[in-house]
Amino acid sequence: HSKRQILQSSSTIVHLFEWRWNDIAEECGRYLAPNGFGAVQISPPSENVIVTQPWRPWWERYQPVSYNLCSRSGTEQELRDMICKCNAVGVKIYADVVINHMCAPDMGEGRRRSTCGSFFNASKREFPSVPYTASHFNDDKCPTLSGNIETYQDIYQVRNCRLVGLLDLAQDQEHVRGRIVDYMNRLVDMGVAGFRVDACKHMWPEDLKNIYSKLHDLNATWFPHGSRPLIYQEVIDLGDEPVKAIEYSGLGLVTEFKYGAMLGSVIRKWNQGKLADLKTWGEHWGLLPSDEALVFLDNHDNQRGHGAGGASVVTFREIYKMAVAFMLAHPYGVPRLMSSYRWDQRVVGGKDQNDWMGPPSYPDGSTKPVPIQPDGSCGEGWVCEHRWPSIRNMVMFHNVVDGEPLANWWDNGENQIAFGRGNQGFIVINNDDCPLDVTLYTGLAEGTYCDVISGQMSGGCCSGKQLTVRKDGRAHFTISHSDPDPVIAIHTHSKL
Ligand code: LAG
Ligand code: CA
Repeated sequence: HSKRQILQSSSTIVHLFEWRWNDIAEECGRYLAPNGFGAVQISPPSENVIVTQPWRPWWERYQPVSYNLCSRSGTEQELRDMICKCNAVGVKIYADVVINHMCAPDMGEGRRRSTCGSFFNASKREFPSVPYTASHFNDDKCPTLSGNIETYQDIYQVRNCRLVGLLDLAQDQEHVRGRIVDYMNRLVDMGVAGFRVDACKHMWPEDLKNIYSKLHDLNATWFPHGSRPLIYQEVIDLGDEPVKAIEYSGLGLVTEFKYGAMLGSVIRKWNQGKLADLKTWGEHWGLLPSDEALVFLDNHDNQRGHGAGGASVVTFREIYKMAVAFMLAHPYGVPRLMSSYRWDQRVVGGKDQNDWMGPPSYPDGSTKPVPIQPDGSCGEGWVCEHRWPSIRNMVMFHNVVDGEPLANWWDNGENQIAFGRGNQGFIVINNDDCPLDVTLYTGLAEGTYCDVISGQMSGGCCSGKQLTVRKDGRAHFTISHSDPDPVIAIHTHSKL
């Protein structure tokens, strides 16, 4: 593979949660493209309600009041400029679209409580900028007295009642479908490459199918003629409810929530889990077929106890790098990385009282820019997991081994594992409480390779550990269990 081919095969998505469009535009050119990232998931671009109680929570963006394109991330012009700059360097934009619902009915009325100043009246269910009126909501179809989803065991409640009280749109109506399609097509025409569709479990698959079928082809300025939007649908299916992910997998990719929950549990060694069990990782574990799954360790919800996935998911706070290394080395699914901001947790009775806290912002509520420090990390509370060196280098590993089968699996029966991808890359992980010291067949050509976890190649030199693959394809690996990064990864483009 040439360097160009490697960058073209890049598929890794990074969710730049709550970033401003201007910062994303810069990040595409200065960092994401040169490091082989494939795409950015942006926070919802639609106009939302301004919540002040609590103060400007991140979740206000999941309460739209119109499909005008201005939010805390920026204006429509800034959005357009970002899409253009990212496409120009080959980084795709996937927009998070909130189309199941509008805001909650108690969010008031007027122009002052919306991010673009559009008028709405929540209690009357009037959103004239779309426009939607009371008749465009599902209330008549919802079987509960409260109007809210009361149990997830009833598919009619899940689809036709209000999710956490949010006004539930009737996607079976032509008018509603038309407004949603117009919104999504405006984004497609601007150059987005696809969508993360919010709350798909709460919409009927046939309605979504109808909506997707009316989407334009991608903008031919940047994409081959006839390219279709990539759609990944947020469906939380951990196996215990009647709505199933497979109802949606014919329509696009589906978020595989079992992935992070189960992998987190194995890496934490909960319930006698051990890395050696991962030999059969994938469909054997009850996960979706690999080509239908969008995979991730944590997302913006479950990293703070919202949504689903539970306590086992790993986040930037702990054991994240090892889990990311496994995810990006393994062939299963299309991977998405989380890029977070920091907030102070205050857990009382198992619940984080600060789970609502919005991004780093000024007193007026506007979001702070993401400053880049001399060492490449981010300041002002932005975590930027995607800039952690070993994570960045594993994104390139993922590209180099693209299309290669899992090969040469080894484990010690416990928490030491190794595997390759064809003859292009090899990874060794030690999650045991004792040293790893073993000689393994790697499948790689003879030579000296640079470990991309402890360092990387730059200017022909290796700043990390060096590994020698002998003529017979074998190499000797040692990894101390007290190493903060107990992983070694080498690939054909980290060869000295
Ligand atoms: C999603 N996927 O299906 C998003 O990933 C998730 O972040 C969204 O919930 C949810 N669906 C609706 O789009 C988030 C927060 C909720 C928040 C909601 C609306 O996790 O906590 O609800 O966005 O802003 C908030 C309050 C609730 C309240 C509700 C209505 O937390 O207590 O009932 O607003 O006022
Ligand atoms: Ca619904």
